[in-house]
Amino acid sequence: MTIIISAFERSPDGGKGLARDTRVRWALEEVDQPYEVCLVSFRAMKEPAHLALHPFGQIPTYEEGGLALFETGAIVFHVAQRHAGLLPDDANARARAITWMFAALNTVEPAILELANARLLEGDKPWSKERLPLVEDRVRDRLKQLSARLGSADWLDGAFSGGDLLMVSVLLRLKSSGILEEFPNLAAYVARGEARPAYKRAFDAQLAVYSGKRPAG
Ligand SMILES: N[C@@H](CCC(=O)N[C@@H](CS)C(=O)NCC(=O)O)C(=O)O
Repeated sequence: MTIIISAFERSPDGGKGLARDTRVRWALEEVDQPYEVCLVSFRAMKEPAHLALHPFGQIPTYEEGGLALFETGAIVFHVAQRHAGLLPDDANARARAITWMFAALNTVEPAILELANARLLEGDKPWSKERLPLVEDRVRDRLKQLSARLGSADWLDGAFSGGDLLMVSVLLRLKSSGILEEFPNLAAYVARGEARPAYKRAFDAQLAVYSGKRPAG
């Protein structure tokens, strides 16, 4: 059955791979599943056809036969459950990998998104200069804890899993912040994720959309 995901017609990040379709593309590449992409404009995302797929009018969405999903965590989890490569077979190791998927999205990503918003959307506010260091320190607190847990390991719990895929995806947003480099093992962890052939294919595919090298699917 053909898998169809949605992505920005023109990503506001300029093709840096930070839009969340990249996570879904990466998951599909890791498990070697072909997919098609439906490109949507900001306007189309808020119209009934897209809202029927995504109640919040966002990307990405995921369609497969009669199934329509939204939320990258749910999509990556679905892909990981259906295909080998993102979750270990051992039941306990699998549960731990799923725990890391939730941790990436529920515990680490919110602080990082808050920082992105503080810089991009609130940078011109009179109180921004005072608030920014607090927001940055909240990110540092999380990274310190994550860094301590990762230690010198390559991945969070044994072999690469969907937990690493989401954690690396979440941390990628910090690349230009200077904060990631304060934690060399996390910077190396992110670089290991980016070096995976599946990530590279996903990144190149989203960039091709941005740079106009790929016709709309
Ligand atoms: N929690 C959602 C967030 C989805 C999300 O924020 N998507 C962004 C692109 S990365 C979007 O569509 N933004 C446009 C908008 O919200 O109007 C997920 O993980 O899928």
